Amino acid sequence: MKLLSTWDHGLPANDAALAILRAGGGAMDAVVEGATLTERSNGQRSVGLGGLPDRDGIVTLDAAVMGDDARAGSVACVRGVEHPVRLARMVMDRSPHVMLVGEGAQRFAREHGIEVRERPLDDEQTSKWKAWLKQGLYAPVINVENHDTISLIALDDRGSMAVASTTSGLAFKMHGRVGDSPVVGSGLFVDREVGGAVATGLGEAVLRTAGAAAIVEMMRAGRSPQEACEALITRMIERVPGAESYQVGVLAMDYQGRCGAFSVQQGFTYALADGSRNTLHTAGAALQIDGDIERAKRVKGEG
Ligand code: SD4
Repeated sequence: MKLLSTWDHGLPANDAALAILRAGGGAMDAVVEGATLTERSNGQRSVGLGGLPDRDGIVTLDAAVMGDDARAGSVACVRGVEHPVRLARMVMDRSPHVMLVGEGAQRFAREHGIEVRERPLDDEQTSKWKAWLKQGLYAPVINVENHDTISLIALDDRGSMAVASTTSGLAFKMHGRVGDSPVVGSGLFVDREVGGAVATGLGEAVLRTAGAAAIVEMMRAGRSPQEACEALITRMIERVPGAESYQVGVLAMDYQGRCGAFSVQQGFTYALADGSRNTLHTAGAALQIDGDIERAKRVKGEG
């Protein structure tokens, strides 16, 4: 068994997922459980209903799951649902569709016994939003201060792989904005002949490069998970301008349990667990210091 999860909160998420795997559960059950734990945790400001709101002061959530049987479920721009990752799984299991958004996703939740109840913003959400409103500038800051979406990859002992992602998206986004996390092929992807990949960070950059699917396809073409992660980030820096001021981190795994991790900026942490250990690591980064595109050029082979 093997698990990879984004950021520091990947450690407790991995533990929750490991408990499922040790009890004989499958990879899909494991990633959903890990993501659910993070959604429930207090103090997460970009996952779950405690996440930072959009610029209208409304918390909207995105989540998705995918298994290596090519089944997937996703919800986007959903309000008042405590565990959007469970709702995403329900879309996969109980609807003929892959993706439901907004009101339709809420209605589907109610119809399947999931409570939909919007919470007033708490003091911290309110004060951060009010502080932001003073300037109203949209300038995504990098790293863990405001990027802590949880994305997970699990490989179970039966050899099945699953991926999941859940987020409140970018703080102070435009109302209705959806990032990469619920988009199959961008924020997450898995293919039973190759392996899986997930992303975190500025969703627009991941969407514009079809991040997770691109990594999986590079692995299919013979790159290792690490090489594929580095190649995707390199391509992103090349294609999506402004890399010195955005952060994206990616993780990948193949069926031999080989793992990859890489990011645009320094500071992307991830948790890696196998049957015996669950440890935190910092991924290599294309830009070694903020704004240093020299290293990026070297990664691209131009330096
Ligand atoms: C988004 N990718 O909505 C998410 C945000 C994120 O860590 O991953 N933050 O763009």
